[in-house]
Amino acid sequence: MDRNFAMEFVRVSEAAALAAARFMGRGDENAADHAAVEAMRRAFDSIHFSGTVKIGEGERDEAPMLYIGEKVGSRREGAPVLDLAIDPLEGTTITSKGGANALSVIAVAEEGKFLHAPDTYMSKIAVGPDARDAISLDLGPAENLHNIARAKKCDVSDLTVVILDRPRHDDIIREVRKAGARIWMISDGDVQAALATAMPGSGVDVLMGIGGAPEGVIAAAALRCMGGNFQGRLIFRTELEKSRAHEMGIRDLNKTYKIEELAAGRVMFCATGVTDGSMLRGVKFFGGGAKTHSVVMRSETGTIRFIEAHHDFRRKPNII
Ligand code: FBP
Repeated sequence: MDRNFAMEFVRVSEAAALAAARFMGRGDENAADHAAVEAMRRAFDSIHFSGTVKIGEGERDEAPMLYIGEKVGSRREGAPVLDLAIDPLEGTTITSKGGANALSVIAVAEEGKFLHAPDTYMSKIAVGPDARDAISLDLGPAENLHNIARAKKCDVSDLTVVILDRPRHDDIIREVRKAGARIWMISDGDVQAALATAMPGSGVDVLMGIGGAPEGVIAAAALRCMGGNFQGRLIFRTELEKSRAHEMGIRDLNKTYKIEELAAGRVMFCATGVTDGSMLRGVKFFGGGAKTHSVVMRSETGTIRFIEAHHDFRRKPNII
């Protein structure tokens, strides 16, 4: 994958974040999401590539734009063929309330390298490079925490675990507390939490619990670039979800997916903050422009590049 693509795709996540950020705190999740989707859809077509959305806004009959299977990009002859896992606005509720950790995210891989994940839940565990060999979804929280603490040469009581604040996590929370680790409960946005596990100084060591499966694939792509680790197991709530997964080619419904099975080959990841978060700052508007904060990385080199961009709307009217 050409490294120049990295800058091209950051422009796309910036456009989506700028559009969504206008709706921060305005109590309208759908409007924020719609703005991000439209801006991202438009920006993709200015890039010389043949893209297919593999993880997107939903099935074709449910999502008008950026649905699974949609073709994007200039699609001119000879254009590189790439698959996309996107979330134009990860954290719709967060954005509508002006909370922390909302992002616009794009992961890119060569054709056929993302797990074709259905829109179900996923049980997840994510860590940074120093604990990459210490996790297993087949073990309980306490055992994982002891192994992670050993790998990080610290005590379990030094670890901070991020968990989505949901009643379904009562058991995990109880076990993590019993093991002695600290917990940071978040209202939404487990992609940024997964990234934070691999960012030195973020204060986050582990992500545990159940969140969206599409977000799991996106987080796995990011952690491939950052040298961290991620494991996921699909969680089905209904028979319909199971049969949909079957139609999408998933045979073993209880499989634990390793990071390379979620996002294989050479991958690229970029994200732009919509609201302030543990890794990225949110969009700041000023008269005639705005400032964005993004991260871009590729699995080939592992370089994590932060980009602060100052946008002059008078000279770039199309960006908004
Ligand atoms: P949205 O951007 O679609 O609102 O998703 C936010 C999110 O918190 C994800 O980060 C997370 O994986 C998922 O929702 C959890 O789902 P639920 O809110 O149903 O528990």
